[in-house]
Amino acid sequence: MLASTPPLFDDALDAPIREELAPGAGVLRGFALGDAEDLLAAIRRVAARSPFRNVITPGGRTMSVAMTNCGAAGWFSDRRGYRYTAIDPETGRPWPPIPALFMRLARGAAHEAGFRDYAPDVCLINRYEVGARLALHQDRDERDRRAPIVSVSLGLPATFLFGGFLRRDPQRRVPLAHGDVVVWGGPSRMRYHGVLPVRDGVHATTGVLRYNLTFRVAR
Ligand code: MD3
Ligand code: FE
Repeated sequence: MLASTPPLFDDALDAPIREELAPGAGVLRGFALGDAEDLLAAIRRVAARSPFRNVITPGGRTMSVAMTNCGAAGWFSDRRGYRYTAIDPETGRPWPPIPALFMRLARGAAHEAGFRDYAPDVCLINRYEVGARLALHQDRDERDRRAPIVSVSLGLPATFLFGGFLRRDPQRRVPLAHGDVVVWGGPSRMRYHGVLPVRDGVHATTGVLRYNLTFRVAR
């Protein structure tokens, strides 16, 4: 009698971790799960030096997402405009360095998605309370728009809007959960995107918060 054929792969263990959204854009489900607790501890250390703040847009609105940065530069906004600064305008001191774990994770994810030698110089840390959202926008403040952006989701889940190259283009809704990492590169780099208001909930490790780390080559 023939032995039963062993399964070619075990769904839970060997399922493809890379989900292609569009050319150059891929989700690595759960890629940061093993590092989540250490990432959150590192976020706390960064925020102890450069606290989270709700910046003002050039139009005069206070953003619902609170932000801080680490790296050689940080993203900042006030009435004068959006820009990267070497000094945290709130503290008058340089942004804290990117923690080694952040760097390993970002490089590992970029490599997994096919981008070699990824060397981000900026990590923007977004913190969402329930109801916080990010309106549809393009990331266009970076000098090098060929380098991918790596984003890491922690805590409460969110629905990411993934649009096209024009603001009015239709958007796909991509659910992003704790530990998911997305690499946005190649032709997808300049797509419009946003985050729907975070829904009410409690996460085991972050409580009522969602964090997103966004790595970029800015300068
Ligand atoms: C898709 N943050 O800070 S980064 C941002 O969840 C931002 O906080 C999102 O968008 C967040 O600017 C997620 C994901 C991202 C970044 C750049 C992209 C997605 C992108 C560029 C093109 C397409
Ligand atoms: Fe963005």
